[in-house]
Amino acid sequence: KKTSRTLSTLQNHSAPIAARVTVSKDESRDFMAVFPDVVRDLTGVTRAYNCNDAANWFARVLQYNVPRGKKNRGILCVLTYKNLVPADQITPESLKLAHYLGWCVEMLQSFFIMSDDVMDNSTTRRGQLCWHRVEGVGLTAINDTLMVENAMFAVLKKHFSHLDCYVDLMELFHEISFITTCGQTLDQINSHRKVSEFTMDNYKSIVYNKTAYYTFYLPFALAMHLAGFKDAEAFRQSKTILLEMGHFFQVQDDFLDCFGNPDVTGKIGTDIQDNKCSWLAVVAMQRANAEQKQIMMDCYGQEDPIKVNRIKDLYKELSLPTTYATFEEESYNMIKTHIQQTSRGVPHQSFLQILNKIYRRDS
Ligand code: DMA
Ligand code: MG
Ligand code: MG
Ligand code: MG
Repeated sequence: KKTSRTLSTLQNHSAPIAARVTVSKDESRDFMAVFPDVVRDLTGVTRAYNCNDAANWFARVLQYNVPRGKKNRGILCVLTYKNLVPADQITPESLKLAHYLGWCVEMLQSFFIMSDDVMDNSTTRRGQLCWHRVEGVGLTAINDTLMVENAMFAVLKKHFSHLDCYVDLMELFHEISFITTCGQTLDQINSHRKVSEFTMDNYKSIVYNKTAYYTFYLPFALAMHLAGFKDAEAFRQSKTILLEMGHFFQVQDDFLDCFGNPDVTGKIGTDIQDNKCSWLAVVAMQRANAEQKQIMMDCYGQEDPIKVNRIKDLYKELSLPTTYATFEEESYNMIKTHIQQTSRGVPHQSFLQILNKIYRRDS
């Protein structure tokens, strides 16, 4: 049985943590090495239901949709676990569990992006066609998202049901999934509003819910549960910082949707066509004069490539790339200060590691 860790034990470990932090190709390779086990477990479950043909289909769904991204969220879960538990208490078995948990996070990410790509009418993801656009898939993608979601709980049950933290892990997956769906709903609702009605407050509630919870809080909190943390205050303090990072991360995503290189991001942007309440659209409306607002109203939210380019040009006329660079720099400094000021007892080093990983990202 794991001992319950507290804020003070965490603090005592804050110095050696810095030395133990490693982010490397090895991490990614070690993480990938567990994926075939996940697929084997899951096709095994499907076969146990006497659904052999479904097992073959599902293996294809998993291979296409789960392991081909950057895997930052899954690896974050593993790294956080390694940061939270003293090195001499990590066993090959406990590390394997952290990897399985990381794959559960990647599965959650997969079923959300599969449905997100349908709703956003996207074409590419991770450098390949979106799953629903693959020949012979189409609307079957809806059932596939449900398969991946429920398979995630099967992985959790198989490997974690004997642990004290099982219910906490399961509840966290349920809760964060629900929050994310609420965020996706806010995203959809706002995309049906007039661009003149976009507000920064609405933007923030969209991105906290659709992105921040599952991208940063979920992997971190899962690792805390696995590491035996029970102190609600440690979760609360971590959440505040991780949600700020999630907000920062989605502003970057919105910028890259318009100004990123699809060869690097792996996806072609759709926010302008989809009338999304994106960071760029909100700031553009704040900055625009009457004439520029009219251009936004006339051209935003339409498929016509000429109108899309008119919006991109307007963003440049309004110097949004410079505003973005300043925002990125200032947010980075603000979050860093926040980590140093308010995270007495929560692991500075883990947060700084995440922050440095996303700062100035181009994919
Ligand atoms: C992402 O919003 C949110 C979820 C839950 C996938 P988005 O549509 O901006 O993401 P992406 O740019 O990856 O399509
Ligand atoms: Mg979306
Ligand atoms: Mg999308
Ligand atoms: Mg996006």
